Amino acid sequence: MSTCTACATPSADGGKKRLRIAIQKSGRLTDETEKLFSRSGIRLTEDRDRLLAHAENLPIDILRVRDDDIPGLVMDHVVDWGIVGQNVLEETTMQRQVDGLSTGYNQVMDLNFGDCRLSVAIPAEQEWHGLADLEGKKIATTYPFLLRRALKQARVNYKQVLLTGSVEVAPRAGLADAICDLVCTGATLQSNGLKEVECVYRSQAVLIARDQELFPEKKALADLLVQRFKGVLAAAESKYIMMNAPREQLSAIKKILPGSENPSIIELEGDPTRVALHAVSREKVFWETLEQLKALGATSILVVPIEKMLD
Ligand code: PRT
Ligand code: ZN
Repeated sequence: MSTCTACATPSADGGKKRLRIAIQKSGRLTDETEKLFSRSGIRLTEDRDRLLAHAENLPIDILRVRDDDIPGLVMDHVVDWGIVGQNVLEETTMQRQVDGLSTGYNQVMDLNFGDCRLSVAIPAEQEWHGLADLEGKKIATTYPFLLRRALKQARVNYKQVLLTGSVEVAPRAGLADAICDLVCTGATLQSNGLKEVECVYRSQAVLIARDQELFPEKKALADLLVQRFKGVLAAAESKYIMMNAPREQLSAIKKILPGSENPSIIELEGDPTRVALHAVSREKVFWETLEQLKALGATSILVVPIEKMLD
């Protein structure tokens, strides 16, 4: 019996069968990660405070940690998989290169949540002409490597102020002239009298794997989960559309339906001029599309979410 290096819990299979996944313990990625797991049929034990949780129905162990630790846990082969923001992944990779640590990993898939951008922001009242305006200025950030890469490309010399939190208050506190921080809605910048002027990096949550062949049983489980995750993501974007429509407008209607293949056409008893049409749309369905369908004579138009999808 071997012992888990991360939590000192003995692992009965010596790491051969149970897939170990590191996720953020508590933060902006946690809810969406757990939602992805539950939609993929992974039932986790409830207790969020435990470092190590076991899935109830599959040989999976979940390590709940700070997001900053996740890339290192994958790169050091402590876990098989990690779910983390690309911003943290890139920043950590550059830091580890400098520190002479291993940086290998495989990016398995984008997860379509945790979207944000790393942007430069300056006091709202100041003019902005481009990154050259930052020459010789003090910039506060939590992401020194991503900032340095962007400003090196722009050939701008600046003074870095490293802060691990509350970056947005730095200009008002006289600590910096500008900041480089994560932005989602922009509300935080606005409420601190700042304006976003240049995006230097775009990020979303990703699934990464350690760069080592998995034992066959674990690989089979990993492949199954990737298929399920893909099914969950595809279902999240897809909708099932139903309507009654004039038979003579079918070709016009098919052209409007976004990303749908071969709709089912069903006879309507007692009305040879109209049919029921059912289709899966793999794109967002906007109100404008429904209004166009209605203009073509469609009635009883229903758009319903799809929970699971397997192609
Ligand atoms: O404790 P731990 O170290 O695990 O968490 P953390 O505090 O370092 O990270 P957390 O939970 O804040 O964010 C985790 C990841 O979520 C980030 O690394 C990003 O990949 C992603 N993400 C998505 C965001 C945001 N959106 C986001 N808006 N991370 C942080 N923010 C912050 C930003 O720093 C700023 O303070 O939200 C504020 C801005 O938000 P808006 O909506 O006002 O623009
Ligand atoms: Zn963090």
